[in-house]
Amino acid sequence: MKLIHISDLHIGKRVNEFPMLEDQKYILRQILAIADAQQADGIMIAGDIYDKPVPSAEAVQVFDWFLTELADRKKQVYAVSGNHDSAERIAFGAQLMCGRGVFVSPVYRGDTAKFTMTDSYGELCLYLLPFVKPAVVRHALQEMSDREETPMPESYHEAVKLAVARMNVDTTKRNILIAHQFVTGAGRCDSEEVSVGGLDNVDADVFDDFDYVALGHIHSPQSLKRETVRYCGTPLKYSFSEAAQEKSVTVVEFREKGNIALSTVPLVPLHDLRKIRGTYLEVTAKSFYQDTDTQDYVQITLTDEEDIPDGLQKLRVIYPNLMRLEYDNSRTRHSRVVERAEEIEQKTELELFAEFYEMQNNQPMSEEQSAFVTRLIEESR
Ligand SMILES: [Mn+2]
Repeated sequence: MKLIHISDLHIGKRVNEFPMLEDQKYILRQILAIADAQQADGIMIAGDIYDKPVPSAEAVQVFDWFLTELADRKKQVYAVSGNHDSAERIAFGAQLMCGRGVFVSPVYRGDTAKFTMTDSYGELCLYLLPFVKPAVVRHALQEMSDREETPMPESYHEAVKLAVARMNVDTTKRNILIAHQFVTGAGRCDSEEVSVGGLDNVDADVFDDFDYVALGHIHSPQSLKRETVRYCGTPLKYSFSEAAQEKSVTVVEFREKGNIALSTVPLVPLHDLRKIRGTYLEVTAKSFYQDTDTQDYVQITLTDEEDIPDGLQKLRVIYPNLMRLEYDNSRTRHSRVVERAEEIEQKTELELFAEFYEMQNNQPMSEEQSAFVTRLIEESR
């Protein structure tokens, strides 16, 4: 059995206010082509299907199209909701869609949905665990009759451990878990949602009973503890911290129990997302950009000491998809020393303005300017 593992589609996401929908359609079409070329039996989607709990109409249309294309190709779909999704909305129509080979995680109520595929090696069991928080698992267990026996989870680790224990996994069979959680030790990037306090981690040993764990949540592809506990990563770069990454899908071929072959197929985006650095004269020189795709989503860091007036507009003539313009010069390096809020509160308005002036102009205010600002502040009281 051959399954393609994808996650964190974030359909409908905007990156630096640029809508990604066209890029997302393009990459989903590429994933369909990969599924065809690989002759995959199905696809696993490990959460964050949408970017928001209430996705836009356009985002829903794109996912509807993607599911229909997969169903028409007779590719089975196994999908769970992520922390960006509404578990209830993702579960909509789940029972109906089973008939077309589209299996979606129901809302977690103490039991994890299990589906079975069969090939010449026997049964392959797929467990679809939607993103769960400790409170979700506690609530589900309280609703169940056997609650007196069950310890209540306080942490994400305990919550997932309990959810797994309740699956009663038959380890003589081949087992796959699809989940959307943060596994301890995973390397993060800027486009993920970090939970406040950072106590959302689950240790990889809770997954020991599974032959393969198809994870979502972390946006860069990586395996943890063993090769088969894996984040496949996002299909597109969703932040500049991912500029140097190569995005891919993970192809998992399940043979007899204990024999799994993993490979990746790189994804080529409609527009790359990359970083450019240099002086204004350098980055606007034809020789600098003529062999590059100027339609890419770019972040430009200018190293000029003086800010370029209307820099963003001017640079967009060459780089229409310029997402972010930054400066790296003595002024910005100085201002990177961020002061603590209390220290700022203790300063007078005049002191704060004087610092701001110096930061902008690389020189202090003259006595005349200082007197003028003092007068302005007093008049404004
Ligand atoms: Mn995500």
